[in-house]
Amino acid sequence: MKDYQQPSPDLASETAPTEFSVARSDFPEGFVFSTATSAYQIEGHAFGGAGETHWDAFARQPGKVHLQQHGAVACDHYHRWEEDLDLIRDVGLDAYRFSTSWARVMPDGVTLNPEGLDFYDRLVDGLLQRGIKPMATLYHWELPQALSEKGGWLVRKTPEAFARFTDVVARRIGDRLHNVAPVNEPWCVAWLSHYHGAHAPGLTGLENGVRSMHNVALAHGLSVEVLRAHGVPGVGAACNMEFPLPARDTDEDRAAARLYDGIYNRWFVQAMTRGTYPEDVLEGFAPHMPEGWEKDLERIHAPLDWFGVNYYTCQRLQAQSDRWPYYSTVPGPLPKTDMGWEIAPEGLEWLLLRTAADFTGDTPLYVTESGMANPDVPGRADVERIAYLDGHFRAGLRAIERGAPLAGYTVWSLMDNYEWAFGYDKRFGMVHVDFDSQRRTPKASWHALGRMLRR
Ligand code: IFM
Repeated sequence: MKDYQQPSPDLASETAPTEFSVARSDFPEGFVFSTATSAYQIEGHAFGGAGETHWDAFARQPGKVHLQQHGAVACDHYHRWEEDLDLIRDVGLDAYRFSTSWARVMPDGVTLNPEGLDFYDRLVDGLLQRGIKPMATLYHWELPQALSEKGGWLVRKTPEAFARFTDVVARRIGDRLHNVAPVNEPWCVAWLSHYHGAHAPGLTGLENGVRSMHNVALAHGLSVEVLRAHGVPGVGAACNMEFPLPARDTDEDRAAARLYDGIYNRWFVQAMTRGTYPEDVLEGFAPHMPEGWEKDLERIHAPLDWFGVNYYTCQRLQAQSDRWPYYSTVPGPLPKTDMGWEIAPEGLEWLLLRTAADFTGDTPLYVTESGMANPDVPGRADVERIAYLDGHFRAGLRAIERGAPLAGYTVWSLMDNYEWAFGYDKRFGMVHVDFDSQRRTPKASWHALGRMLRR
């Protein structure tokens, strides 16, 4: 990792306030504050003619998802979206980052469900009527099960089908979007789901991991072409990144952290911005790359109007030599969220600076996700979340002071929702959801955010 010395994360000085220490006025003029959700996590896929997704199939397999929970009802946002948008307007946020479900718009991945498209049309108009900028993500993980059964992200037909889905969505709502990203967190779509097997479809192994890492990158490229052809404004990307730290002060662990950084952080951004894949990662990936992959890089590499970083935590890497990739992750000493993720805001500052310096240059950066899971109950202030966000807002401000072109910050998430393999057990929301009554109760962090935005 060049030029930036890794600061050692130290939260000893962090306190647990009930107010943010920063104010909107500390950020540059026009800075966009937003919150995010995704379709399958909140809408309720039993409604409106949505098709089965690979998450429905994955959740049915015993042992894959907490209590085999799924997104059939989720937060019932399909019926309660107006109430949810009112919350966003009333707290004073500038924008809302939502996603369009492929399985809602095209239940089998191919055939149009007009009712599904109508839903997003209403949602976008509803945002604009409330003065909220619509920030769309086209794919946030609800692959139609019919496409999964035909090979999903392991086959080239899926990125091609994704381009057709992009076309349908762009024609209908593309004229009213503030900005758009094709794929949320490509690393999760590919590596987490096809190498680690932790997310749908639950595949494992290097060959599956590598093929999906290329096909998901290609999906981004093909989708960007379609968005550009329709003149959709603000075309970008939202990649998840982790702060890679050597577990011990050794050359071997530094190499382990570097390789982890390559697979997790650099693979997609380098392909998108330079049209190459990182050499250190290709060393291990090359034998498994799909035929003709080199030619696809021209299409994956296309100018972007903005680049988004989703950031939650650091990761500590230790060298292990029995198989490639030569690393394993080890637990660290910092305070952790309910996900067991270490809280390391310095990593956000480092990643924003490194992304700009090495890949994106002057292109505006957004934090497209940032937040924490906490076992919140109504009536108890979620001071941990206020402290977490405050530390990360301050990390964003430091990155701006050091030259990063950070233009906006999105908090994950608007409300408690379906946390994938963790079901409804992990609460990321600034608004509490009672999943029996569907009652929404804003938490202390939500109120504090509103006060911060007014200062
Ligand atoms: O809930 C997820 C989201 O879907 C993608 N980014 C990370 C969040 C927290 O795990």
